[in-house]
Amino acid sequence: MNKISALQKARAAYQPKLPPAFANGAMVKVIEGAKTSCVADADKISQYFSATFGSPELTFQPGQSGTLPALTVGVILSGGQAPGGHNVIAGLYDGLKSLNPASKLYGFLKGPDGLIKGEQILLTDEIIDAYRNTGGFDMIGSGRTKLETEEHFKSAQKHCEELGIKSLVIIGGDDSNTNACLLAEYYKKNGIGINVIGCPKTIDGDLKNDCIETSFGFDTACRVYSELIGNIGRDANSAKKYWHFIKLMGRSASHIALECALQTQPNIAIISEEVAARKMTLKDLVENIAEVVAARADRGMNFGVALIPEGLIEFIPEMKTLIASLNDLLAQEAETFNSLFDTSEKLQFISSRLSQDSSFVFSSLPREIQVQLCLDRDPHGNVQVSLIETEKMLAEMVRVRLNELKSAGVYKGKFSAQTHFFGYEGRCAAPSNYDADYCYSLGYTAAALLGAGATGYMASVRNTTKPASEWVAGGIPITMMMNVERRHGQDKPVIQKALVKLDGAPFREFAAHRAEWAVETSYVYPGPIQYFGPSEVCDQVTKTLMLERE
Ligand code: FBP
Repeated sequence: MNKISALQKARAAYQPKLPPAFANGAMVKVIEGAKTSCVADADKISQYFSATFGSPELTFQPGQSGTLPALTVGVILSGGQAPGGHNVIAGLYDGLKSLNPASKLYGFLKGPDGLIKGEQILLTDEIIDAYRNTGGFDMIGSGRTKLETEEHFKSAQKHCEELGIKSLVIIGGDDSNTNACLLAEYYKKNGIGINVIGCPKTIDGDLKNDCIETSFGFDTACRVYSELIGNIGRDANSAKKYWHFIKLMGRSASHIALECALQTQPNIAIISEEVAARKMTLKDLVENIAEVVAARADRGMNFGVALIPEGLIEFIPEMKTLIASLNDLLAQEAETFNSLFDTSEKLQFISSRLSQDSSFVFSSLPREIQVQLCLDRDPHGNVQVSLIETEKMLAEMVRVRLNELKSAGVYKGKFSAQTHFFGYEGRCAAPSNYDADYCYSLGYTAAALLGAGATGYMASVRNTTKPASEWVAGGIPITMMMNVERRHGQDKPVIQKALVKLDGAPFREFAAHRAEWAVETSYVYPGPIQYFGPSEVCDQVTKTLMLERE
């Protein structure tokens, strides 16, 4: 056993709170709601999921105490790390044992790969106890393999049958839960007795809807980033000499940037969804930032904090077009491109092959970014957008623009930028009380769903802005969250990704204050996550959730 910190030791003893439905363990009374449909494209979704479509929503109330026949269950973690994953597994384990102490839980190793290849461990009291309330996914590991082909489903079936597994729990984001639903459908349609339940995970916060209040990990990750942003804000306000450009994780949606802005009140926070809706160009963005820098300089403040969402670049219409052209161009002309030795020649070659508009955008980018756009490709030949250093790109372009304004005599300040990227710092933090409780409850809910014989459901725990004694547990048919989208040239049933809604309460709150936050120094310093102490300090929910549920 590794040496553990004093906090880890104290946290190990923390008993997460559960909704009242689990007064008698995972033995619950199941209340069935009405038949359900889906968010869009019901005709097609009902065909893709003829066996599972239309299932009712399930809500739990405390059941009679007693036992069920022992269950043998497999669990996988899928995708990027998110604080609280271990608590989902601990809640599932405890929930299953409450149904029957002889129940068994296998953890498939390294994500979907473990299920496909048949690599797993039997989880024991000792293993579970060592990971209660800890961050990370290291108990069983995770992976990004997509469980989506019939071949995968069959090999998963083979390994489950070898181990006597009759139920699977897939802990993942929108894609992983889409695939959990496809797996549930395949097994049900073909009379294979394996039930599948999903759990909503991702720090990005983009797996949520009317029935799933939030994905786990978002709360803790945003608190970690907000602590760091607050510290930087205080440093900026102390030294008064730097502008800090901070990129925040969130592959696509800007929920993390928005939540951190609400928690820390920076001078600038870009929300990608707004950039797309307003069809803003890169020049517009740079101009907006430069205006704020100049306005603060006029007031004698040559410092500031700007938040930039990781996915921004793909939401700027002209950058999206440029990236698509680069992907095509580099696939078609790979041989010529690779035969060029010199980077300048490569950039020249690219520029000469792009359309006039794209070539103009490309030439406006700092050279470092041009190189990143051409060289950092994923195994499918696409630009790895998350590796593009947008924080450096914007800082550099703003510097150039401010020099122009200075030459024109419009700007008289000093501009010196520091850049940061916060992402991995928050993904494996010890879960906040909210995430510790929410995740444990999700795991327990998954156990209750399996006990009730459900398949194709996502575990749902609601009313979480209230104390846990008022939380409502149950199951939501995953098909309910689906629509049809075009992916890699094909129509596919997928869970609709939740982007930031510009008419939603969190964005409106931000928009109502940002002009003031831009020119004043109104920073808030949230400080580190507190696990022990007064409830108003330890048990807060995110501003996003609070505003959405008000
Ligand atoms: P999930 O959606 O799988 O939870 O992952 C989210 C995320 O943390 C994004 O915010 C980020 O862009 C990405 O993972 C990074 O992926 P990787 O861990 O492969 O570098």
